[in-house]
Amino acid sequence: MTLMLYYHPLAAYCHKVLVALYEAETAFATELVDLGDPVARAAHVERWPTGKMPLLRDSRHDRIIPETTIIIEYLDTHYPGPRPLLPVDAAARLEARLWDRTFDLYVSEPMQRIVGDRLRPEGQKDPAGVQEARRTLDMAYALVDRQVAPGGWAAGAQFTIADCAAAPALFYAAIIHPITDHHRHLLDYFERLMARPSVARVIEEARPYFHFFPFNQDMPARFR
Ligand SMILES: N[C@@H](CCC(=O)N[C@@H](CS)C(=O)NCC(=O)O)C(=O)O
Repeated sequence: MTLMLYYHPLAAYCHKVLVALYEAETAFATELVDLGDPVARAAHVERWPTGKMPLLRDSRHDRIIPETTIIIEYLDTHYPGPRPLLPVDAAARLEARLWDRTFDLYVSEPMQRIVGDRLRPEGQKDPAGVQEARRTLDMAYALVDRQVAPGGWAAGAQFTIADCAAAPALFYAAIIHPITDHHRHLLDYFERLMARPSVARVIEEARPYFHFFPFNQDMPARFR
C-alpha cells in the first residue's frame, strides 16, 4: 500500500487525519503505534523526532509527513478526493486554515492538557494549568458558537480541513468540559459533525478503545 498511517485509534489528532482520508475516499494502510511500549516509541521517534502521532508514510514519494495540518494539505495535493479539503479559492482557503489552527490550538491543545493532567501521578498535578485550559475552552466555545451561528461548516458551506480538526477536538473536549445550552449554535454544529459519515466511522472504529480514555465514565452513553 502506497500510504501508511502510523496512528492510535484513540488519539484525537489521528482522528483528524482519518476523517480527511475517509472524506477523500483515499486507500491507505495503518500501523498501530503503542507509545507506551519503549521499542515502539523508539521506532516512532526514529521516523520523526517529535514522537507525535499520526505520521503518514508515502512510499511513492519516499517520504514521511508529520503534523496533521501538513498531512491533510499533502493528501489534498497528491491524493485529492472528490472535493478538496482546502478550498481552491484563496480567501476560502485562508478561512479554512484559520479555523483548522483555531481548533488545534484552542480546543485540542487545552483538551490534551486536561487529559494529560488526569494521567499524572498524585503530587505532580497542575491544577492551575487545568484551570487555564478550561478558561481557554470557554473562550473557544464562545468563539466557535459565533462562527457556526449561520449553520453549515466551520469555514462556510463546504466541509474542510477545519471540520476535520473540529470533530475530534470537540468530541473529546465536550466530554471533559461539556458544551452547554448557552452555546446552542456550537451544539448544533457538534451534532452535524457527529452525523457526518466520515466522523461517525472514526468514532465507531475507536469505540473498542474508549475504555482506555481516562474520562471514559463521563462519555455520553451513545458513544460508549
Ligand atoms: N501538532 C501535532 C500534534 C499531534 C499530537 O499531539 N498527537 C498526540 C496524539 S493525539 C500524541 O502523539 N501524543 C503522544 C505524546 O505526546 O507523547 C499534529 O497536528 O500532528
